[in-house]
Amino acid sequence: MFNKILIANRGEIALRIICACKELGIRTVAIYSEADRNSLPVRFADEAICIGPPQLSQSYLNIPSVISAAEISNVDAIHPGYGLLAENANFAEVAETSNIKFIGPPPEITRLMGEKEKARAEMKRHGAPILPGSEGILASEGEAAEWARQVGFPVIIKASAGGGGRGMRIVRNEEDLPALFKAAQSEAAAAFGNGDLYMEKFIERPRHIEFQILADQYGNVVSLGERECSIQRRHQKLLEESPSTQVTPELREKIGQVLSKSLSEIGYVNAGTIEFLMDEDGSLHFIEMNTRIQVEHPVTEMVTDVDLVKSQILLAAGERMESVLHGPIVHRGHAIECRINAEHPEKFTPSAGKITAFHPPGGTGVRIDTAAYAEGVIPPYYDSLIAKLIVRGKDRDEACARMARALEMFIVEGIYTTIPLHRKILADPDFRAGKFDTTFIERFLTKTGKH
Ligand code: MV4
Repeated sequence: MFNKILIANRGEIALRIICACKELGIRTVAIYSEADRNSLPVRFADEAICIGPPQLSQSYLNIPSVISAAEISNVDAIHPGYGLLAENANFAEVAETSNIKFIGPPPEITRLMGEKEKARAEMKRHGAPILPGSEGILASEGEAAEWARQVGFPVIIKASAGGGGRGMRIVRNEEDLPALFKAAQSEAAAAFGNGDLYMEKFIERPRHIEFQILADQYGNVVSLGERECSIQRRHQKLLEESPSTQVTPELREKIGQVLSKSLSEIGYVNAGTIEFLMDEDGSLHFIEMNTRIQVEHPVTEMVTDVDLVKSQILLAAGERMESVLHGPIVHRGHAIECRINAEHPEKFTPSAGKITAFHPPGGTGVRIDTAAYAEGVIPPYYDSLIAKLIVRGKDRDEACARMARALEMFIVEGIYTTIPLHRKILADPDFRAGKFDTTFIERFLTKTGKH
């Protein structure tokens, strides 16, 4: 087992990784920028190293600085958390060249899944259900038009180097295709330095449902079921839950088996998330894979009782699945997470500054993942997520009631947060009835006004 792990991240996820390490008896090294000197990860890690000024490019994204800190502190492994360098295959490669274990999949797998068209082809080859669409990178507008006629309009053009909603164009008829193709290509080239495009059938009002998997180094891959992530605004998730009301035990079992087999064949290792779109018929179609621990991992932890971050560390150290999991995966109850962002709840503009009062709710079935505290300062340089409020209940109704009361009792003063927005979502009859898809929030914001 590892003696010491460097945490290449900040905020709540850095603290979450420290919790896992403490429970495993592993020492921790926090790295921090000058803006995070007074942060809780710095306080609770065994060692802390300042790696630079506040700007991300000069601190948490600066690979030489992060690797130097790892070498100076003599760690055995690096946990990247999510965002930042978590899906940077070059970073993983540099770490392993320095004899430091990267807690995540091998760099070749990260690189493969980062090329969305290749990931799609590879998952198809191994039997995962994908949407009708193009094969290979679209060579020209003409080829795009041929595929679109075959697939049938509407189609969506996506950037292979994109993901998470950037560089996409919906094409509703053939006349619009040339202009939209050119726009997507130049946008992708400018944003990712790679203009490669592919095409899929466009699903009008999909649900976004993702599956959590864990994989050991010996070809064992288990599914921990799904998370329903349809409540998003501009590709930023606001609220997630597990299970999805739309996934039957049979569908969960079937997708779980397909993923175990395909990802084992691909040679996947560590934790991963496979994103699907659900169409109106309730069928799931693979769209992309994330090779990191995700922000919303706690909802899976709450319904399975598996500590995903501890599992990542044990799997990276070479443990076998049977010794990482305490038995078969059992799903119990229902969990919901609300992402509390330091943003104006109606304008969604970032809100940095000093938190003057902070009272998180507690009680049965309530979990808060946060690095925020009273009198603490939220710096303006980073992601606006300041807390995750997670609840579990015996069923969805109990989880919703518990979330509503927990939101009511969550006090944050001095900055704006999205808590008032979440209170309104929890009060919405359609949300309560489980009637929503990825277009819910836009219609909700129009309906509730002031947007
Ligand atoms: C789609 C789609 C409809 N059809 N692909 C957006 C984020 C990226 N991960 C994939 N996205 C979409 N891909 C096909 N073939 C609709 C979206 C989409 C979306 C997906 C999940 C959650 C929210 C979304 C909001 C708008 C569009």
